[in-house]
Amino acid sequence: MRTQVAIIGAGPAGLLLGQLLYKAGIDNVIVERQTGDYVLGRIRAGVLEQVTMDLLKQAGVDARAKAEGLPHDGIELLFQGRRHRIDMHGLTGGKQVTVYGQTEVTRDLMAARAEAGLQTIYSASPVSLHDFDGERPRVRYEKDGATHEIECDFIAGCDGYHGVSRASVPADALHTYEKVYPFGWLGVLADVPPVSHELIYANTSRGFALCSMRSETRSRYYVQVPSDDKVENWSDEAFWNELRARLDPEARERLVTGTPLEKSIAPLRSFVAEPMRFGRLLLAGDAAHIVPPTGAKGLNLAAADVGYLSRALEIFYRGQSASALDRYSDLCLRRVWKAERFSWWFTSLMHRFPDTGEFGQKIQEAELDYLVHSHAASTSLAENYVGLPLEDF
Ligand code: FAS
Ligand code: PHB
Repeated sequence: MRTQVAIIGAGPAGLLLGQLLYKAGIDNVIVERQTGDYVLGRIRAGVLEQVTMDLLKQAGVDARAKAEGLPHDGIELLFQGRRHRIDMHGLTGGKQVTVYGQTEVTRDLMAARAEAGLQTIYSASPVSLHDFDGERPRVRYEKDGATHEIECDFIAGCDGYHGVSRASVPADALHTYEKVYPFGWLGVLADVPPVSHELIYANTSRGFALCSMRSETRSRYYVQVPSDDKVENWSDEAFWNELRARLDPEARERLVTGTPLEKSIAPLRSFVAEPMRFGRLLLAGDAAHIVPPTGAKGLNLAAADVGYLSRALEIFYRGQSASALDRYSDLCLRRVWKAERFSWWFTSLMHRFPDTGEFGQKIQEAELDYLVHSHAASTSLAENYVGLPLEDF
């Protein structure tokens, strides 16, 4: 088989890239290790930046996100038992975020890809990458007991943190940066109405909690747990009691509990691999970087990466130049590191660490008190949360 761009991974990065390339007339094939249902079954992100919404529109798949997504103008910070609203819309000259689950983004992208008759090879494993340091890279995969090979011009490594793409790069060609946090997020998805119409980020002496949602009838809640905790240790009742203990009286009163549709623990880490390009292999999304979900940046960074990558490939194939491809990694990493900083800062501010102690808790509360009463500090939070703009090549 031959294609122009072989994409590894059918998560949001791979699927969005495939759709953007299709719209630009660039042939592509996606090779995915899991089944489509397995990919859809992963419950992850929930907040889309305007940059991501604009890319979904460019890909022709923003209709449902616009119709069913919830535009949000602010978030609330809960500390010392009181909630304080950050007016993101007012502080950023009218910007907002859209609450729309990653599962739905993936579903919309899968449907558009199928409608366009584009090839996605699911249940392909193992997948291997070859000759991407030359002009004729190849992807090889096993499926139904047979070995298949794809000849291509470029390989897009969109296969996430545990994927094969970054692992295929010679170790001495890669520099990685990592910070592992001593806690995780125990998350619950349930068909119960949200406690508030906006997200509530809570800093409490018991630990962090987040009240989010997927719609007006489906809520997404998280509580910070130790990194070695196990989801089996948490009955539904234990989760709801712990969440309740981390809320303010009004939210506690409004909390509606129910049987979770999903319950899982996500580890938290910050990770960046540099550079994001190796000859004809280009990394995008979680394959190249991971952020703690506190700042709701993971999915949005993946979208921005493939926005840059599809533009660079379009410039290349129009015979204009390879300069945009040469700039791809630097352009992505400038935005990635700003999101890494914001996500690390917000995580450090909102969570209890083993060494936080009483003094550390008072310092966090003082920073939060300054944050919610300082126009400059609130503006900084707001402009990072709604998402920084993309740069031109
Ligand atoms: P993904 O990991 O989503 O997709 C990679 C795809 O590649 C997968 O389908 C995988 O099966 C496939 N793959 C892997 N290895 C392969 C191989 N060898 N061959 C072929 N295919 C292969 N972000 C937020 O903004 N907010 C959140 O609340 C949030 N929660 C998260 C919870 C968890 C448990 C995790 C892991 C991440 C969370 N994230 C969150 C981040 C998440 O949303 C990612 O940023 C987003 O999925 C990135 O998309 P991709 O880069 O496409 O990677
Ligand atoms: C979610 O709804 O899953 C979500 C929202 C905001 C975050 C992280 C996760 O910062």
